[in-house]
Amino acid sequence: MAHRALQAWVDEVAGLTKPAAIQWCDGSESQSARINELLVAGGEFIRLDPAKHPNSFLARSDPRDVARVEDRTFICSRETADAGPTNNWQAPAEMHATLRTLLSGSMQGKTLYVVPYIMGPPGSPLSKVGVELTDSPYVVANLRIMTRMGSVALERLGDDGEFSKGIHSVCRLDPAERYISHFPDENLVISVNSNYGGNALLSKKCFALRLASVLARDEGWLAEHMLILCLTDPQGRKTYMTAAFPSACGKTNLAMLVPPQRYSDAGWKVETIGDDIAWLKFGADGRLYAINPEAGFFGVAPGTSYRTNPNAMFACRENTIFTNVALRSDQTVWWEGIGGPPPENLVDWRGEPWTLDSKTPAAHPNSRFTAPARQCPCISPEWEQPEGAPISAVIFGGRRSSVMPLVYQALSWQHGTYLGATMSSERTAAAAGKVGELRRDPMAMLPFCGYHMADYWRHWLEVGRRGGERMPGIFHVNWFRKDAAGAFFWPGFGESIRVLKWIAERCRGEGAAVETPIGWLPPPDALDISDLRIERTAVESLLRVDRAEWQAEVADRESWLARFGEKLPPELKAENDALRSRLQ
Ligand code: OXD
Ligand code: MN
Repeated sequence: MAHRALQAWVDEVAGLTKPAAIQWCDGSESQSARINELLVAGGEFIRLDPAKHPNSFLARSDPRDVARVEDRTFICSRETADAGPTNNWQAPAEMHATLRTLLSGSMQGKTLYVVPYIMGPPGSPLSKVGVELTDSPYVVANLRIMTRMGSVALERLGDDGEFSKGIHSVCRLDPAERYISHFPDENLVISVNSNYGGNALLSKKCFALRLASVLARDEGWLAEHMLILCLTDPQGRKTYMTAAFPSACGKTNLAMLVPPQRYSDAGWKVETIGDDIAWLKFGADGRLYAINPEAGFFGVAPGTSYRTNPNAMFACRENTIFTNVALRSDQTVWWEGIGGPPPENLVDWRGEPWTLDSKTPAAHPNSRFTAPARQCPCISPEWEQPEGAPISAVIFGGRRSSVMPLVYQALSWQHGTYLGATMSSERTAAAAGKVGELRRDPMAMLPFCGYHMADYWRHWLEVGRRGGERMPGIFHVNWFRKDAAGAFFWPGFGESIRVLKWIAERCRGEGAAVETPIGWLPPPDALDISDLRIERTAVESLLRVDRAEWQAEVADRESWLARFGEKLPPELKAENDALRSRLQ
């Protein structure tokens, strides 16, 4: 190994964890096949029907290890003030001592896999290298799908390239000793006692968001929890957009939107560049360009069907790892919402027989598919373009049954930053907490920002000042407004292309808009609702700005922003005050 610092670090970690063997992952088909075989032989993988799901597997996790654990996730920056009020903090020396004890001898009898990987297209100046040291072959198999892994990363690293470090050990999967610890000052993550996706695939949330957000702050770019899509109109004009939504708001469905027949017949197209994370940097022309740092999708299975998201279904047909879904007797997979009634002889995600009388779901609500992005039928041919995609619109959104109109445009980048900082969503039954309760989730980064949230907003404002006129427009959408009877006004799914169309028109300086106290809204006629079975009055309700409701919203935002104390950028307080006075 030519990279001395990498070799020295591998030796140091091996000295502590005491593995029986060390294996460098080269990313080759043959090595991947051997690791999959090993997982099958050890009972960790069940091979699915090779005709219906070629080269695909089912994995079942420990029932106590099925989701990200925000209360066990730590940002160990030097000062507690650098982590801020929305992160758990522990002093780096203390956390290192705890982890050293847990890692001591933790890989005895096991293989330590060295997994070098690139986040982003291999030839892109926007990409970065990470290396994960793990004792979990399940993690290796997933990383091979989610990243560009192996020799390609070592080549990019050369003799002395910089890389982000990740150490992962399954240990005893003890929830009480579970730590997902980030050391931003060392560009290092250490994760112990979990083998679940977001806690163990350190490339994703840990590196590409938490550590990368800190690198982005220091280097003048943005690491965001955003999908990236390309909308093409009948004239062939392309508009690239990114969008951030809290979970359970249809982010994956929007990234893979299927236009309604009339739109596709007319030549409209939506193509996916990324479904979860965007890295945005300034190009030579002063515009922001986005890459998807990942190579695969780690998608939620339940609710995904040929009706709701056919592109995701095609993407996970082969070369896919399913985690915690149910197994049918023909060695294919099943989950709630896949379409049709549950089949006979189903085995649930725990490996137990499941019948209609069972009290728990057959697939875990957070069960996942890990699938290569290149298999997605609507993946953009430009998705690995080294320079990234020039972004014209940034979209924020949430699930709000009232107050928030279907779509509106921010008055400026600063105003848009304020919209992101105060964005919110109502809790669904899928998450802990009271259903319907409002949770503020700034830029959908609440669990993923690696430093003080108020400093992150300050960074957004600085980036905006640097980009000036060339910054993307910022928009806010809400597909979930309800009528008095509790029914959704907006049909959602593919029909949301009508909203994307207005956004693209606005980005080109076309598209009618009226200025309201909250921002620019389309007049009802500016939205194409022809052939939609929706009343004109419903469109008016979708676009209504109710002063009393908004005054209550402003008051709630005021107390949210106050949580950030002295560090709150004065511009954001000024935006809230300005909104209050515009509402009077
Ligand atoms: C994810 C998440 O898994 O945001 O992408 O939780
Ligand atoms: Mn996500």
